[in-house]
Amino acid sequence: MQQLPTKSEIDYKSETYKDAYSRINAIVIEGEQQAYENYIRLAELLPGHQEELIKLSKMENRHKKGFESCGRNLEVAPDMQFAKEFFAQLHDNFQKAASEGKVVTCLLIQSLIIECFAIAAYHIYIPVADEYARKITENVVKDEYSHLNFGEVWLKEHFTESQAELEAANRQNLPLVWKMLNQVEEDARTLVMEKDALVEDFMIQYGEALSNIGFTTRDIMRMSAYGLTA
Ligand code: Y39
Ligand code: FE
Ligand code: FE
Ligand code: FE
Repeated sequence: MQQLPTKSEIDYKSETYKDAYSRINAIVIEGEQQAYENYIRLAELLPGHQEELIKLSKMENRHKKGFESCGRNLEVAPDMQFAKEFFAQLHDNFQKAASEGKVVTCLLIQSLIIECFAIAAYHIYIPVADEYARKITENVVKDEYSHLNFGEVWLKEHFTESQAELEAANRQNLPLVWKMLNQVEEDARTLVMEKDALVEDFMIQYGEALSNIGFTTRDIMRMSAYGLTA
């Protein structure tokens, strides 16, 4: 097993680091942009929660600006084309569900899967980030918990009638997360973020969320197994 560099050994200005950062930073910027749009869409689908959802969308827009400034600080140009392709399938699935009025699927994709992905990535990034990005990411991760909480509370309140749709949406979308992680495994490693740690943190957040919504341990085991080999 290869020894990872410790934080004091990371050269944030090296071409190798900056090249990997151009893709990871772009993914985060594009993710925040899509999260901004997704919460606006959810506000249309859930008019009773419009004010709160618009508030969440504005937070996502601030996150995007924060991460853009992290790229500028390291003099890295984010590869937005790569990031758009990275999110394409998850994005299409959200758009399609929204057009069919499937709010449960939309919430699973944005408020559970994408938020847990963000929380895991930011957790693993914070200890190895440059000082500028660390401060920004620490503030962002606090917000992401409130976004995850919105999805958990709504889905818990509507659990009985949502359960079947949640299982189908999980089956369709969880494998995409593993595919996405595999695509950036190398770049994440250059940033000293290990794939195993990302997977572990994601599964903890996601399993906890499913439990809070009302799924049994047995359900969670079954649902978590989808696409692990993707
Ligand atoms: O709700 C949010 O703010 C989520 C959109 C942001 C997604 C960030 C996705 C991070 C994936 C990074 C993968 C690094 C290995
Ligand atoms: Fe965000
Ligand atoms: Fe979020
Ligand atoms: Fe409601």
